[in-house]
Amino acid sequence: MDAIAELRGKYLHQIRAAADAAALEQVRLAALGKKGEISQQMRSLGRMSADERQTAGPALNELKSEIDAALKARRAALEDASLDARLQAEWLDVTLPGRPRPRGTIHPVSQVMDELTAIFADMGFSVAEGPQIESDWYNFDALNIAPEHPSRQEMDTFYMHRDSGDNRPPHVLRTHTSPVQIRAMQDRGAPLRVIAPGRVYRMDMDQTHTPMFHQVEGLAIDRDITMAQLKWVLEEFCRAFFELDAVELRFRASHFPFTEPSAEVDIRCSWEGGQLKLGEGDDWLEILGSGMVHPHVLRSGGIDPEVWQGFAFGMGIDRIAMLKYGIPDLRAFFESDLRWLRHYGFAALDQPSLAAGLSR
Ligand code: 2NL
Repeated sequence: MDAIAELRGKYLHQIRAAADAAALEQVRLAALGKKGEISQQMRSLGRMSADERQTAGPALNELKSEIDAALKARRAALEDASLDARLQAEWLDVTLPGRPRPRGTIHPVSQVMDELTAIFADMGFSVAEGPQIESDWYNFDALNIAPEHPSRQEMDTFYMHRDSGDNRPPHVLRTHTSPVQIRAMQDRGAPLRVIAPGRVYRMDMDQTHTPMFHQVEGLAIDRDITMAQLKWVLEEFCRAFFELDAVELRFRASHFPFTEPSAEVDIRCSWEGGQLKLGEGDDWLEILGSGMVHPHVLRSGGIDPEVWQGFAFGMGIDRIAMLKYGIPDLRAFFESDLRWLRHYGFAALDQPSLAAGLSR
């Protein structure tokens, strides 16, 4: 009996002292494993007298159950403790603000393209795109621009290099997005309502010109299109784009090879203390060119001018971006200066939509 009490004391102490699951397993093996001390004791019962077995048997069985229970309890306690430790160590504060990530901005040119696309889409115009390298037919001839017209001279237009013996027609970097609209006429036919925003190229570089800049042209073709509709569309566009209650446009007779009649369009404005205000005042600011599509140009697009008429217009995107957002220097647009981009750029989630107040 003393021996059993000693075993109990020894193993209960070791169980309590086991610091982790591995140590506890060592204690279990030493006590209850195949070669464990208590297992050996139980095997020795067979060699005892019946009397001895009478008392030692139940005592050993009880000891085995007690050690078993103590092992289980200790195992559960160790598991609880390690879970507590993990919960402490891996505690997560879901109320902390997120870590800031570096974010780019939308370039004012992209922003303005998105804005004017939304406004013209609301008036039924879809966006057309086309190549930036065009044959001189699409860029000039199709637009009724004569071979001797000054804009065709190598002075003003970027011509693609050609090896001697290359018999393909001359190609240029498009000088306007009109060729996109010629292609739209050919591909889609009449009636047609498209805008063509995009990059254009001219050999020009000074305070107010860059060799690459952005233009949007618009074209509407139907059976009974007149300049009255041109005027309404442009007024509606200016009112929505510049976020004005009222605009006043002035149509000045002008000349373009691709429209007849042609008009340059000014918007009423004031200059007070060097501050430009659109929609009021006694001054006028030129913002775009427009007119009724020349019959030759309709024919280039495969459209019969005896049946269909159209209006067209073109304006500089960089320029209206500067006007709307008060950006003073055109050349900074294309310098990719990060400080400039952060200052004049727009948040990526700040998408233009008509619902957000672009128009009423
Ligand atoms: C300006 C003038 C203009 C057009 C562009 C056009 C296109 C086709 C047919 C007829 Cl396919 N016209 N485009 C018409 C008038 C003026 O742009 O000052 N742009 C900045």
